[in-house]
Amino acid sequence: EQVDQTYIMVKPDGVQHGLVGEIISRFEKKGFKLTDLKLFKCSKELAEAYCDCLWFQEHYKDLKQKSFFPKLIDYITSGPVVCMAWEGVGVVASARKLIGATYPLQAEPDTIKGDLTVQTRRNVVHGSDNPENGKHEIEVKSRAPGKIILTGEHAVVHGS
Ligand code: YYY
Ligand code: MG
Repeated sequence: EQVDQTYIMVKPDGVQHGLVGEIISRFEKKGFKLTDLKLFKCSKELAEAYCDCLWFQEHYKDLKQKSFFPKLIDYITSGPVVCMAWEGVGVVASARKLIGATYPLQAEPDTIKGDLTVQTRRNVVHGSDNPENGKHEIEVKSRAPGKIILTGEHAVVHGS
């Protein structure tokens, strides 16, 4: 059986609403292995400066054509996010099931989106949609620019 990796990210609203522990707990209880974790905040200035190499722009690469893309970038840079790599047999598909449907109003109860949000954009968590993207998103995240400085509630990224 193939061991896969998936990129899970608690988005700014998930962090702001204190849902990090709850979300991590669901993947832990299922039996997956947490292999990497980083609290990350990227300013828009830095986003523009680093443009295409930035982890979240690659992460949302196939969404660049969509009309809601600028709003998505505003939202994703609005506060710290928690970036994680999780490992296990079938972890990508299983994590998508634990997360629930993209549109929270369609997400089943007992899923993360079904239980914790009603908003499409501010939907608390991201999970890779296939094993190839899982590897890719973890790779992009691990070479994110800057060093992370924790200042109380906020993580601030400085320099390259
Ligand atoms: O992978 P998943 O999050 O389930 O959905 P995607 O189709 O990859 O969209 C990524 C992200 O875009 C979604 O989590 C919310 C946002 N979004 C939006 O703001 N408005 C839409 N109509 C559709 C998606
Ligand atoms: Mg997606």
